[in-house]
Amino acid sequence: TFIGCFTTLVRKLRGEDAIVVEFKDKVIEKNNMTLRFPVQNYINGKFVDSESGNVMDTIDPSNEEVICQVPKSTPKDVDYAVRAAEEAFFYGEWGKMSARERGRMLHKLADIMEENKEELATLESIDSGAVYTLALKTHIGMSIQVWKYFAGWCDKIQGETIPISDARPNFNLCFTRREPIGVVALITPWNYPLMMLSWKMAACLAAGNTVVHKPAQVCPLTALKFAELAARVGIPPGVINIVTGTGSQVGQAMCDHPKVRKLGFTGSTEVGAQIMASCAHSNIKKCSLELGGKSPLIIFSDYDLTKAARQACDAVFFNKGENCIAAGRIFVSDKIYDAFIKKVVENAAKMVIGDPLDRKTGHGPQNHLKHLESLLSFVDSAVKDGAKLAYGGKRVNRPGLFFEPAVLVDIDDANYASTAESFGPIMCISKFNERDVDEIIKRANRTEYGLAAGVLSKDVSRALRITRELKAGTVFVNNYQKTDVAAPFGGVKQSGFGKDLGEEALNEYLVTKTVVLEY
Ligand code: TAP
Repeated sequence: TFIGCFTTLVRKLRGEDAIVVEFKDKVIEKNNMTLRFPVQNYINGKFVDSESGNVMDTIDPSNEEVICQVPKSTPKDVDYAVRAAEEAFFYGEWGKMSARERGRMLHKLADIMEENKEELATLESIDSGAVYTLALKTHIGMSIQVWKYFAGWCDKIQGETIPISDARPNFNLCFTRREPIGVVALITPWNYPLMMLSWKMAACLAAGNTVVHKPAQVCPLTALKFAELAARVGIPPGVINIVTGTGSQVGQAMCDHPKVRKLGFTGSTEVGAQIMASCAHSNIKKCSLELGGKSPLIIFSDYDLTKAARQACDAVFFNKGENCIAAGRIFVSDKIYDAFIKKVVENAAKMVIGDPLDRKTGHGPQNHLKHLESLLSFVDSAVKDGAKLAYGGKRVNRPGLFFEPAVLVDIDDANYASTAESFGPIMCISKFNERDVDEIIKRANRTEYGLAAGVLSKDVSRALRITRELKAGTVFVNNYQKTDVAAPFGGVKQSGFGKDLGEEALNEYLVTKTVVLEY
């Protein structure tokens, strides 16, 4: 691998004028392909270094080696980006473009992502530790779908006519327009880097806004590659700006900036609370917060045991447990408790841990060192509180940030593991008496989070009754984590507010203007 200097890419895209995109690049040979991506911020249609010249390392968690360096940006860089986004919103081509043309641009963006999906998935895999096949299908696959989905919405965003009282003898015509808000800042976490960007940015741009985005400092690479693709399809300058750096510097400056009118955030509840306060104090900017979770999954004895064990493992270990809707607490009927534990332990033991680019691997390295350390300490705290470790829970003795999936059992409601979010592959199992449905509803709701929940039972009436009572943004019945780009997604309680995905996500990025005309 080597860091090249200024590389010029000249592409003739589908017969359109050649678009020249220049950037300082990093080139790597990996996964039987050449990866080439920018290592600079993307501001006002140009790849640029931070004004400070400072950089930070990004690490490959499978071997803890430095992949490359990206800008460690400053509040000044954020200010350049916000000003570019504001110029593009008020005076640029983007605001003048018809909604249909905007949709066409977003479709082109989805198409170029599709053409580059293997490179994007490889990049995601080496930067975040996601298993390549999963990165291809979910991290990148769902990102492409979400761009296609929202591209289709662009020319379907419309207001209403409303029958208000007339001003007799004259008449009134009252109608609403649904307009973009302006400059939107987006801050995302490291678990699904490109997908978290896409969930928010696709709806934001479909609504006609311009955007400044900060990816997580530990996984910035697919956001920068995405910026290159956006430039290559001719998204006008200033519409998409990507600024890499830390939350405390770059993220905070975005929250505080007086010209940012909306902030979309996905991350922890703790940082979400800070962000909400900053949005209020700076300029009452609108915000939406997709925060942490401790989602209960309730398993009844009438459900097929093998299927239940498999689904529970998927619900907890998917993407190494670095999944906001991971089932944080598994409630298992006392009638099947021991048999269920035996099966999940067998399943966990069969998981192939290793190089995420190896097609045989099912479980890659955890995202970064601090996170791996927090998982080890989570297991310790749970055991100190009386939980039993039935399987795993240790760092794997090999280079890289590998952690054995863990199964903790006999977790009572006072245990640390019954309320804290691990955000990792740690299954926390508790027993319940299935003859007392009210009690299990109460226990499942005994958390400050409310992102998702699940019920596995053949008795659909009982499952639906529980579904009504569970305080969660999404409830899965007889499946777990079937998210879809068309279905709204978001939490309640301290899991935040606002929706990603589906038509509802557009509301986060639109304002309604009421027009009253007397005639
Ligand atoms: P956080 O530590 O909250 O970080 C999220 C983002 O916020 C990062 O880009 C971070 O920057 C930035 N940030 C940190 N401090 C900031 C500040 N003062 N002002 C503005 N931005 C700031 O979360 P994480 O560790 O990346 O992600 C894990 C959490 O995200 C978990 O709780 C998980 O449940 C949640 N999550 C929720 C969802 C949904 S949809 N509800 C989806 C995925 C993840 P740095 O890069 O410098 O840290």
